[in-house]
Amino acid sequence: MKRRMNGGQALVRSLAAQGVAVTFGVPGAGQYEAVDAYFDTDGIRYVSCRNEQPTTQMADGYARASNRPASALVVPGAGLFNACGGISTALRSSSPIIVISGSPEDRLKGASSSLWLEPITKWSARATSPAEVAAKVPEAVRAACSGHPRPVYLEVAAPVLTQEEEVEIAPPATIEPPAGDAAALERAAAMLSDAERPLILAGTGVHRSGASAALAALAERLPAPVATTTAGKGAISDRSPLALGHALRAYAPLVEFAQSRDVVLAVGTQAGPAGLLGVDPDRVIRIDLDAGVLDTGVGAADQALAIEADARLALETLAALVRPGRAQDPTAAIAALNGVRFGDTEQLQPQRSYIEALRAAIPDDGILAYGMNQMGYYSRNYYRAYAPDTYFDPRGNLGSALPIAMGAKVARPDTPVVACCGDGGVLYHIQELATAVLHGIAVTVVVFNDNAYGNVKRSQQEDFGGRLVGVDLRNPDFIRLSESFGVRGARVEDASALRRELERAFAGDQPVLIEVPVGELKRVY
Ligand SMILES: Cc1ncc(C[n+]2csc(CCOP(=O)(O)OP(=O)(O)O)c2C)c(N)n1
Ligand SMILES: [Mg+2]
Repeated sequence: MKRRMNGGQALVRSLAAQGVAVTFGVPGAGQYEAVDAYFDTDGIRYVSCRNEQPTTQMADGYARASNRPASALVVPGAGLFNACGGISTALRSSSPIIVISGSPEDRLKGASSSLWLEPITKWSARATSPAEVAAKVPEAVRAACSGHPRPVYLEVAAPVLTQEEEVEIAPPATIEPPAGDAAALERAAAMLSDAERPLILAGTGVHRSGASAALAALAERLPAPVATTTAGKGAISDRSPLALGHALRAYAPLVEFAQSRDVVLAVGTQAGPAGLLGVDPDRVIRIDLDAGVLDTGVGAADQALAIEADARLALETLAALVRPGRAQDPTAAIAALNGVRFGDTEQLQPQRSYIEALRAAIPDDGILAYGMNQMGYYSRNYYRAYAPDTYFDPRGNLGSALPIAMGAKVARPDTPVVACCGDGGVLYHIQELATAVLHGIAVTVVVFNDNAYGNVKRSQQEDFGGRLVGVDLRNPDFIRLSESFGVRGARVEDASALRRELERAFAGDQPVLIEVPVGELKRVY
């Protein structure tokens, strides 16, 4: 049924109708009517941020925690440029976020921001009437969520928001992910059934497609060990006797193990086993939704196969098709490898104790968003993830842990969510503590404070003969700073105190900042 409305209403009502439940934004030019529409549109929430980069980072965190799309609404020009850091992170984390901006009136006939956003968005369009807004939103959501999930951009020209016309709000787009070519899946099942030493490498795609149960079923049936990429952590529970942990090139015993396998199935990973672990491409089967990454690292031999398919559907099919019995029981080898991995790091203190305190305090379904800091780097290999969608990677973007964690907390308000920050990274977006207080986002922020861009500093010490440039930091008093935002601050000096403060934070429903002073930290590897 058509109803008369302005372009702003068409936008926000369409987003809500497509199941986009939140917009992170900074209001302003070219979006007044759109922001006004949140006042009385059901099913969608508007969270105002204090800078545009966090709008896209929070949308990214929301998407990762919920596997649902989220949106960011920002002013064109500087606002959209500010948002780009978060868009590029979402691109790398395969997060379906919809970035929306206006364009100044005189741009209607000129260049669109789509042009310069092209390298970091999968799809973009410009809407030039309210009806077109309503038509483009479902397209945007479909583009973001189908195939390889990724950021998209929709530009709505300012005059369109005020313009009124009869508009039809479309029902939710249905997305049918590809199940994969049946013959190819049969061949893959036969190859896996015949393998004596199969290995599975799981990536982000397993999270995005909700494929964890199917992954566990296939792994148990064969049986096969499962390693994950960094962002894939949690695809299989690290409690499983089949979990090999993080696939890490620097960890020689694991690389050797991977290279000795006769068939390696890689699912939902852009890097793939050839790139990540140096596995012979002729022994690789890849399953991916993205034709662009699918063929890379897959050899020409009979034993190599690339299948374009949704991870969950393909893994369900494979789990049903494989004939178990041929593969050797890998559990002893896995236990030995994990023993070496964890044994090796006994001397790596205090990282080990602090990460174990985090693990002990955070419940199995709780979320850890780590940042580009030394404790975060340590967590990649030694934080055990017990459930899908519980371990978030910053994808190289310093400062993203706090806003990503906040977006995740908006998606899952009843789940503890921790941002693992350094003193360098946390000050990128510390102002978002104001957002957390205003919008009741009870995130827990842990700041490991070494008064330095510590990992860069260590590199200068070890690789540049101690010629320190630009790495020592002068910090605010983190406790007084957080208290000035209305956020409880606590300083802890050891791992057991950290655990207690985390548990106290999770028991409350307020944002909390915990500062952990640390000295210089050793290199992880
Ligand atoms: C946007 C961005 N800028 C710069 C960097 C480079 N960088 C990576 S880690 C780091 C230092 C981080 O310092 P801190 O957050 O205090 O963590 P620490 O290394 O001290 O543990 C820097 C500058 C980056 N990864 N991303
Ligand atoms: Mg630091």
